[in-house]
Amino acid sequence: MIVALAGGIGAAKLLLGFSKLLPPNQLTVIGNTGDDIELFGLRICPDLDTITYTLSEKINPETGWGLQDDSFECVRALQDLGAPSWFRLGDRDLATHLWRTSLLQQGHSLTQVTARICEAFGTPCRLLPMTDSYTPTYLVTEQGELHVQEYLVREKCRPLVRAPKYLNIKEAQPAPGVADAIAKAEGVFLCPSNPFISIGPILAIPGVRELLIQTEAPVFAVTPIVGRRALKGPAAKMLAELGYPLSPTAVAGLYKDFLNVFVLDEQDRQLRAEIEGLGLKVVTINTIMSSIGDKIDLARELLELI
Ligand code: FO1
Repeated sequence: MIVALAGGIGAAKLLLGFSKLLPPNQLTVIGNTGDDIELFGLRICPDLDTITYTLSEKINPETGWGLQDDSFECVRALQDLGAPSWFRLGDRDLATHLWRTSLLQQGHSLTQVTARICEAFGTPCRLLPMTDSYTPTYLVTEQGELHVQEYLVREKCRPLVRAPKYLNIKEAQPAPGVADAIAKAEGVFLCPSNPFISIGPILAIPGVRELLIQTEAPVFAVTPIVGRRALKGPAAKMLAELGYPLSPTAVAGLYKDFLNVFVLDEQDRQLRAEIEGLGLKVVTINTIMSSIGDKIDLARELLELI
């Protein structure tokens, strides 16, 4: 059983690679739900949906989020109504949020709802939300507190970030199955995701870091920073604004209390000794995934490390 902690578009690429090499019952993904937002009374789970849509090969390949070939009539009608339309919900994507919200209101847990949506899409993995409670991430910025989607989408990552805030995270518990999966895993992989808004919320759930320290499985993290930049999204900008050096070493430092192996991109091989100095093993692999072949090759090389 392989367990992957994941959030965002970069993670979904690696997960697609894993899903081509592992049977669905051997891949458990713990998905970030800190990105979740409630809009128009609907619960929207961007990272869970990106993972679900990517692994069932229904993702919009241009954007990395939403459904391929989707239409946007509803968001256009919202615009005509003068309603907020900065968060572009596709019409078929909307069905996912309508159904999820309806099932949640009927008393089903997010874990149960996620399993039903994955079953409907034929998603070839077990996808667990990190927690069943609603713990949206906010960012304290120079423009006040912004929901992570307001920051990412409406403000296009421009505001200067002073701190992430994981709302209600102290009262959250790992979702059913999360503790067991980590304890019984043969290998645990932190996907190349933003350490503050994609992996951070998962690690902030009380007990999760301890689970990663306790497990017999080797714990790997794939760098989200290559050279001095993030391949996707604001991870590099956030590292700098939160006072960290713009380097993979800074990310390794965030995980070192539970991490065994840090996976560095080949172009950063000169940082190997520095990261080993943190007490971590280091491997250097080509971590940049452009084609499906790259995703499978990276997944294969990572599985061979176990
Ligand atoms: N990202 C955007 O940049 N613009 C959007 O309008 C947008 C809409 C959207 C709708 C549903 C969904 O599941 C994701 C969506 N995203 C959009 C992506 C999302 O903001 C980020 O990909 C994740 O939250 C990053 O982890």
